[in-house]
Amino acid sequence: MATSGRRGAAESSAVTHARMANSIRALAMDAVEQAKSGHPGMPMGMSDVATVLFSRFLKFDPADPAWPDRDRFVLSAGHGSMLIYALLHLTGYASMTLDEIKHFRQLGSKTPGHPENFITPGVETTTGPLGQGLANAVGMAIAERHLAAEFGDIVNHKTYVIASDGDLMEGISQEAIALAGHLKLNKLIVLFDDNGISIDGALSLSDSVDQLKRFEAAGWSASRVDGHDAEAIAAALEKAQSSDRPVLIACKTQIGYGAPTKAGKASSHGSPLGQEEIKGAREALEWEHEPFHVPEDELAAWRTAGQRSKGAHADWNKRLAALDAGKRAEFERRMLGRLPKALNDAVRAVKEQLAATPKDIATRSSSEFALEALVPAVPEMIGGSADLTGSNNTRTKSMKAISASDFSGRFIHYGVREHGMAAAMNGMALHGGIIPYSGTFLVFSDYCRPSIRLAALMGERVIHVMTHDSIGLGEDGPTHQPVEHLAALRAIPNILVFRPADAVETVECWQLALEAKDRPSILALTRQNLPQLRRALDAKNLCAAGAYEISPANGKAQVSIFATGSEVAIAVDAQKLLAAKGVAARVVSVPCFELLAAQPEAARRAIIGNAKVNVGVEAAVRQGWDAIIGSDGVFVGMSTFGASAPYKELYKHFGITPEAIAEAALKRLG
Ligand SMILES: Cc1ncc(C[n+]2csc(CCOP(=O)(O)OP(=O)(O)O)c2C)c(N)n1
Ligand SMILES: [Mg+2]
Repeated sequence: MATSGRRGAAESSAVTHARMANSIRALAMDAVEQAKSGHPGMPMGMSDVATVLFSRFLKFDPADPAWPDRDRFVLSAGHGSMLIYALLHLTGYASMTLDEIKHFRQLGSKTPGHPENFITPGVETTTGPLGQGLANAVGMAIAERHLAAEFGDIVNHKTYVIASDGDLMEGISQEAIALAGHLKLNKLIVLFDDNGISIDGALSLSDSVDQLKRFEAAGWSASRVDGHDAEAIAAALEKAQSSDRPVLIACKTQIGYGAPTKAGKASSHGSPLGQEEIKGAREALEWEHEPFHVPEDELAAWRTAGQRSKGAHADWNKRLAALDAGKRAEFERRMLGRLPKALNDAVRAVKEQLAATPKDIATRSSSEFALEALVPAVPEMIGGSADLTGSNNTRTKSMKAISASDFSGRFIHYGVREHGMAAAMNGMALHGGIIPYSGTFLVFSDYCRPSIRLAALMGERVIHVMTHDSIGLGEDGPTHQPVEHLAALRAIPNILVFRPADAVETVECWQLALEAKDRPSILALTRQNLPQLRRALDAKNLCAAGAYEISPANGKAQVSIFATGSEVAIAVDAQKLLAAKGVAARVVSVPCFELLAAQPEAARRAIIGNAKVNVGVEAAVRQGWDAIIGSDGVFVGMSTFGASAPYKELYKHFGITPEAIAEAALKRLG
């Protein structure tokens, strides 16, 4: 039995726990039936667990879904979206009307097939791709600890997750669980829908992991309860409140609980139950109401549950008001995601230093140089690396690492966990108050891709520093040399892929990435040294247009050479070779395709120009380049995987040289 006063709503009204839980079940069955698609099984199975959580434990305020100190609730098993929609409606989120529930899965509704944080107030993160929500929650829990270390008791909340068998089978869950256990994220509580069923049937078809042992091995506290016994669930949650480590509560449930023939079976997972089955379920659950009708008493009990944290919210407001004015303003600035004024000064200072003392260094080192100024100026930046700190150059000299005993640091050693890292970064950005950036090799963007895609979909500001961005990394060979990755990343909507050509472009691209509030950015950076091409001091951010003429033609250009990153310097050398042959060429640096594409048509045309021959140069595949050079443009780049050798030899071997560019241009000029 729960011992504390956590039984407010359920006890203070005549409405039993079972009737509150059945309100969820009925809404889930009815909404899926009406939509003729959706997943009734999971919401019906987890109704008891969710009812206990929302009516006795979760700290939330339906009147203010963005309250910074609310507990975060992540429905990692996003297919069970009707569970959260029903909860939002029942607890009184104004935007989640009954009408929205009736329009489940319809265009323009607040009830899309899977929960979308950018559509539905009260939804913390977009879920559906299994495992992601759980890994986001790890980032949210890290964000909470870090901000609490800086701002004190105005940040003090839990992160709850509902995760399914599928969430725990996905590989990303292992990365997330290991990181959470290592950091002893004791305010992270996972409620596992332990129903032994997935789409293909019994879990025993494909899985025999002892999840309790698995979590315990990673440093979690783990227990199992009957997921239909409200008091057992409450007792486990009560115990979790004071845990010294993250908590897994495996809740033994029956999928589709209440359905007469489909309960406990995969057939209740992902399709409407059908009229007959719903009729039987209504009888079994003693819920003799019309579809979508929640009787007044039940609704009132739920609305009371929705008011439970009013007092906590009011107390929090007082604590915020009592904060030192400067600290309060800083907290509010960060939570709103507004950049500090110091950013522009820091960028300017870096540019002045580079103009005074040019640096012919790798762009990964230029990035470190920029970060030395940006990190102190933008305190919400939290850096990291997936075990490649010395290669990605993401840790500045003053940065302290975050650890289980001290979360005040600003650098995270994510370990060799690219996917978990990218998903945790999303969680930190979603939490608010943090701009996460981190590092790995560009080739391993594939290991982060599902989370990068979700960051783009959600419109989250996360910044991925991806170094060793081409065959220019040399001897490590084709497993480590990206060729298709730039194109693959550029294919994702709502993303910025930056490939700066030198130290000045690198700081400009950093500035643009930080300013891109509603989308993720990739900074593709070199291992090899590059000359600083931009020697003069430009107050303006030339990279902001996505492309600009970095080296004009002497006279009317017959050839336009477009290049990115390390290939811009090669293009400038080709320009000289062409000039020696009497051919005027201009070189356009293209640090960001997406920003170029977003230019007004006339500006874009002016940048592209009208030379007779367009040449594109990038040590990567051609895909995507036709938008700049045209389908009749000449492309100098890669069409195969790379090879293992010193990088200068590789550039010769693959024909990405000034000579090859000049020759190709001359040939096309005829
Ligand atoms: C990464 C990913 N792979 C596959 C799917 C498709 N899918 C949705 S739910 C599910 C598994 C269902 O089993 P479980 O997670 O146990 O949920 P339950 O049926 O118990 O609700 C799958 C494979 C998905 N959503 N995400
Ligand atoms: Mg399952």
